Amino acid sequence: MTQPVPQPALPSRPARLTTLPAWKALEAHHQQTVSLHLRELFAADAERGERLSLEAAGLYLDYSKNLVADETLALLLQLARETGVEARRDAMFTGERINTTEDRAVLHTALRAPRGSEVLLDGHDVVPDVHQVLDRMSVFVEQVRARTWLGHTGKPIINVVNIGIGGSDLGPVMACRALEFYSDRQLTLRFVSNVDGSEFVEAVRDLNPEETLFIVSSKTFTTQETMANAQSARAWSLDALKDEAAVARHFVAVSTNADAVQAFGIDAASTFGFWDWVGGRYSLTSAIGLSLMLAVGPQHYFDLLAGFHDMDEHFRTAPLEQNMPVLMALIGLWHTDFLGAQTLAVLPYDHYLSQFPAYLQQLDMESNGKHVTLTGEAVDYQTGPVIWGQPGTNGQHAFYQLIHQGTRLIPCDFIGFIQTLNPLGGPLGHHHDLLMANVFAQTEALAFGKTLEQVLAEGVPGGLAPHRVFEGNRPTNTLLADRLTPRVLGALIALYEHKVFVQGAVWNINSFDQWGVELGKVLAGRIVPELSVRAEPELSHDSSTNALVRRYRAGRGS
Ligand code: G6Q
Repeated sequence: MTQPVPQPALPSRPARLTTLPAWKALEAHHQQTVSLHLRELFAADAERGERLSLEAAGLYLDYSKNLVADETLALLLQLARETGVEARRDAMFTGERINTTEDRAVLHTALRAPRGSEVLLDGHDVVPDVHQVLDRMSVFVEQVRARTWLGHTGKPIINVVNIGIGGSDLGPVMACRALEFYSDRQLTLRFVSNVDGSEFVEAVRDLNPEETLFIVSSKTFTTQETMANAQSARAWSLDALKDEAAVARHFVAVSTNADAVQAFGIDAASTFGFWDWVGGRYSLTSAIGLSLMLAVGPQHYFDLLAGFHDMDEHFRTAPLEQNMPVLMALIGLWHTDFLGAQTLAVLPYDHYLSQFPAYLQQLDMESNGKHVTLTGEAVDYQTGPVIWGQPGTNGQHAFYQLIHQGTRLIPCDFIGFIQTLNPLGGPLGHHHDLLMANVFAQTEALAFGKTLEQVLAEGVPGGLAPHRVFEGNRPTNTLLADRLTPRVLGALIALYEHKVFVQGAVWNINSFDQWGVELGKVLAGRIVPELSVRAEPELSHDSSTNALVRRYRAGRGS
């Protein structure tokens, strides 16, 4: 593992965030606007719904139903300027080592740079390297999809199991589900991430080892869960195929650690590499996307990359006032740091985006779940929110109650599409109209609510009336796109990547390390040998952990 070498790449902030003029002005502005209601904001400006909207990279963002006045937005943009967001953005795109605690550049945007463009890292153009791997992936993928990649016994591969966890799993899982409509339905694709053996057993239960290929996806190729699953996959394959040579036809690897891959028995020709400047949770567009490319084919995969690039270019070049990731980030920061919101609900109204909230949980919470600044001082403001959510309309019949009438402020992002991929009509109407009517109705109800007067005017008895009141004033963004295509998905993911980046830049934290994840990896490694019934009885943890380990050991021993 690389030892951290702190080397601040950018000049440190001249002042703490909370002492900056824009921050102070936002605090004062908050005091003045604390009782402002979205009803008033909309009543005062008939154009608000269209004025506070923006189009970029195939996405339409309506941010008018947020608790922001024009002055709020102006001050937030001033905050972005005072915190040097533009300089930090440019530093990322030009390969500066902005991940200071790991001394690494952060160049996932180079993964989707078009062939022929140039992205320099220490004077070396990385774009040809990126496209060389993409070309090798395409050749391999075409063989599998044409059924000419044969297993050890000569049968074509028709099952693919991706073994990986965290950043080496969540992106492909989410995107394979999101683009299922475009996928090869004859190819069975499974994902194994958890070290819980049940996941592996269930994933391969109905698969024939002769027709099954494993992709071992691990940047480091040392992650405990992935290595355990890869070893079990190897045993499962060889148990049936009875020949070590079978590994070459049934295993490929995606990793930056070529030596460890080779030690596992996968040769260089079946290894797809990437680079230390690609963070795990930003690695979907590296070779970590191999399972996705297998599912949807190279052309759809390249369309996805083009969508990422559309949003990268928008983020890199649009003025802050018209920059979608910047506006979403600043409004989110207003909710988190000034209005006291603790969470953000992400609510896609599309069955195919069912894994999108889970993917964003890692992207956002691992990136901005930080408590110290780049120079190591404790922050005196809130950083990344809790991200959660699930597809509509299911949530409406479950947790939306709390969003509408609970005591917490829960900003929401609604995501919907104008065209459905699966038109289905029926006596109650077109399914897609029913779905999208719910998006519009929910954001309207959350913003405007229903007053006591309105409830009483409806004839609701006085005693019941308070229960039927909706305060409204619940902030939402609505993202609309024409249709869920690979290109639109790419733009959508990149939108959130850059939103997270901007928030991290304002908060002056490192959005690109994950020492909390590293801690888990170390701690579990220490306890594993202690769980053996033959282990030394002496334990040196706290009394709770000692008792739990002893109880587990005793139970296993009996
Ligand atoms: C992501 C994190 C983490 C990582 C996994 C898997 O940003 O670093 O989720 O992706 O721990 O790591 P490997 O790819 O090295 O197995």
